[in-house]
Amino acid sequence: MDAAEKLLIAFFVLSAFVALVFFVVARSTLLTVQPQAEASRFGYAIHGRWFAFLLLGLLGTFLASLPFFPYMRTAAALQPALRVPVEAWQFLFIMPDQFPVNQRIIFEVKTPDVTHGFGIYAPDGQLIAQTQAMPDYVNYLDVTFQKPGRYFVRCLEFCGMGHPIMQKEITVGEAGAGSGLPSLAAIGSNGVVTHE
Ligand SMILES: [Cu+2]
Repeated sequence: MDAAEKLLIAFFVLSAFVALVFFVVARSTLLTVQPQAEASRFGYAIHGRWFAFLLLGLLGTFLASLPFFPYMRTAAALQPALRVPVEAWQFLFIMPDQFPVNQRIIFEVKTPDVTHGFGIYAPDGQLIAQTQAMPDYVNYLDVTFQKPGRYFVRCLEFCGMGHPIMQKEITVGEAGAGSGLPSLAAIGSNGVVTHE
């Protein structure tokens, strides 16, 4: 069964259900009319219980779903970060070209001339993160490279004649001695990797 057939069946089931609800409501109007006092007494009797039921139900659902909220993951992601300054110029990026894998990196993106884009493309060509480089402003981009390989940084904002060639190749690999990649131990207490 393809997606269109599944959709059609879902539509028919839902339509049948809606029609049934209409039918039940229409039938209920055929009952003998109750006096107002009796109807209100019955209504007030269920309305307190209905409130308690909803309150407990919502509270229970909230507590049960709490572990699935992303807050815990966000807290776990707040590991120490490398802070890496990036300067976007017409028409190049001044920044280191080697980065460690599985390491939280905060790019501090700025520009001395015009607005540029700062987009990071994974080896498979997917855009994984992006922000703008804006004059008189620093944009922070929090990135953790998940796999090693050749990445590209590209400008995503038309910034002049050289815009189409404005890109930089960066390498993501394992950090550590001899790899040429900065490691947390190697970058000092201020957490800043500066380019040469
Ligand atoms: Cu550009």
